[in-house]
Amino acid sequence: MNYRRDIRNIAIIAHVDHGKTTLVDALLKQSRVFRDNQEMGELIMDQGALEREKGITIMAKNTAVVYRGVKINIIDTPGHADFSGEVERVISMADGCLLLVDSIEGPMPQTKFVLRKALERGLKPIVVINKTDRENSRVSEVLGFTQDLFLELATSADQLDFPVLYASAREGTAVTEPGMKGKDVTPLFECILKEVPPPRIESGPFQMLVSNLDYDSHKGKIAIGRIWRGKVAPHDPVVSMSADGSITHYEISEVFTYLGLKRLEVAEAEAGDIVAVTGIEVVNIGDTIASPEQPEALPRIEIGEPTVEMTFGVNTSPFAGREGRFSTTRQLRERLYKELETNLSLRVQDTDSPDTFLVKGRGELHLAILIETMRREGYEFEVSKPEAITKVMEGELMEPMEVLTLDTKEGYIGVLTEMLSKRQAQLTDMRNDGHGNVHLEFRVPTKGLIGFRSAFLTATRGEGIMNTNFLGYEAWHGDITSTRNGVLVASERGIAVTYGLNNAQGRGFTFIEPNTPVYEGMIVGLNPRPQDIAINVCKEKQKTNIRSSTSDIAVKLTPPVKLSLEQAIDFINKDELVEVTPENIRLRKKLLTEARRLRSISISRRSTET
Ligand SMILES: Nc1nc2c(ncn2[C@@H]2O[C@H](COP(=O)(O)OP(=O)(O)OP(=O)(O)O)[C@@H](O)[C@H]2O)c(=O)[nH]1
Ligand SMILES: [Mg+2]
Repeated sequence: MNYRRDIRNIAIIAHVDHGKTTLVDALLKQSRVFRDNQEMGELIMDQGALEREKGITIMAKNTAVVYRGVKINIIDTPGHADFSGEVERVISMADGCLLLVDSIEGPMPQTKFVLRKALERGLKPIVVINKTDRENSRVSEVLGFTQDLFLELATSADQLDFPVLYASAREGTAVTEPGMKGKDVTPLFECILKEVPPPRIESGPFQMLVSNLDYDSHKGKIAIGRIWRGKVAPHDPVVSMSADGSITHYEISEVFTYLGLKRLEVAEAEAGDIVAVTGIEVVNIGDTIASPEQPEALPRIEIGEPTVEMTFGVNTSPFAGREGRFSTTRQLRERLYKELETNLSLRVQDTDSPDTFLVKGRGELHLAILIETMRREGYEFEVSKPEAITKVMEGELMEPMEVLTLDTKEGYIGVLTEMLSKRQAQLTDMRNDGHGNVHLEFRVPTKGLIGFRSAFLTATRGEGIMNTNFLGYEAWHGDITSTRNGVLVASERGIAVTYGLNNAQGRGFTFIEPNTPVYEGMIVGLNPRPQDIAINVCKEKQKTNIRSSTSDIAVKLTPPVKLSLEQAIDFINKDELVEVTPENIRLRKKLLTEARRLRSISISRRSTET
């Protein structure tokens, strides 16, 4: 067995926001892959438009730095549970991981999830307690919790013997003892070199596992992954081995390795390194590319199952075709199926209706990011309420369960436990810190979490953090009755006016401004009572010659409640849809006329009576 002593491959893993991407900034800056005067900015790896806007990493990405002559391939991963599939997809490329833990929050649900995955794969862990610059940091306590987590998850005794560093990713410092004053991240570089085993390589013909795909309009598909055996160079003949066992012959066009944010074209790359190759037209994540001399497939990447599903359909609103560039069934279908190439934990299925597709993901945010991405690309379509994916196992109906953790102020315990008991949640842990903060843990069916995020933020006035994590399947716990109130529904097509909206505000909250075009069946507000109310928001005040009072002249409307895409998806009920276009997000009833809605209610009543 041989080792590539000039390379280390590491993944950076943590709970959301614990500072992974910021730490990568520090590693990049201090390894001088950038010229000193080059403007670098922050969160350099978060290059996607949505990543920048939301301040979160959505896709795992590769970069590399050189330290003391050793190339360190770094994989930055997302910390949000909905993108867990990304972490599972890429950690197979690494031999070690930096597990970041926030020095105040301590290990969180996703810390546990990603650490478990990393230890199962046998990665050598280095613990980095991060954000030690923060005022209330409680380093020794957090270290204790982290040790407990390792005791729970380690698969072998040597995994318990992990090095610990104390860092401020933001200040670009790391030290080996708590309380020491740091000046740079050198101790972290040194630790990586010393602790992370160099890649073990087998001699023999070329073999690589494809862990990621990229696309270039000139070069075509780019397959990214780690070389496990042999070498690869431009013009080498190779075979690509797919999931169904089929083998296709290709010739490699170009070979790239990573340095900083760039890919460097190289004449040859060897086992142990992470490379990007072009020339393979048909290839999927999980496929093996190998020399035709010894075409052996590597084990495929296993990714957890999706837990939430919703339909994506062709836009059937009266405004269809006005605002999007792509709106046909064929365009929608092609786009969704194309997404499967890179979005590994996503599933797409045709349904009985040719215009509607069932899309399954790892959570509401996973699906919401896809919707937002498509809308920005110019697609218009409609989506249904997300629902938990149930399945039948040994004749029994099963549903996904999650751990929900809430960190908030004590004063909200009552209202939260009440809200959650309606959602079939069970309180499993409660810890007070003695300063009015409380940490709550629940077991809750996934279906009970749908729509909970916005309710939680409202109930805690934004003073709360919530996290969820998939637990497994359990026997169906029974239906949950909807907790949302009825809506105000436009009864006529037209343009909403102040007078009409003012009438609507007499009934509840509104979602739209004057001058918004509306159609019959569009949802324009929320009723404080359970029933839906049809209301004409386009209605003008009757013109009379005499003004009855001066107060009529200027009606002051309360500003509308504007729902974001995620809130809109969270908000709707089963008989409603969100219409998504590049310009607007509208809520609507599935059945647009009141007459049809009333008929369907009476039909469903009759069918439950019989
Ligand atoms: N005070 C302080 N803030 C930090 C430190 N490291 C990161 N942050 C801040 O924490 C926030 C999240 O940092 P990111 O680097 O985006 O976290 P992440 O782990 O990459 O987040 P995801 O990729 O979304 O999971 C940002 O506002 C950072 O500026 C640190 O050492 N000290
Ligand atoms: Mg990040």
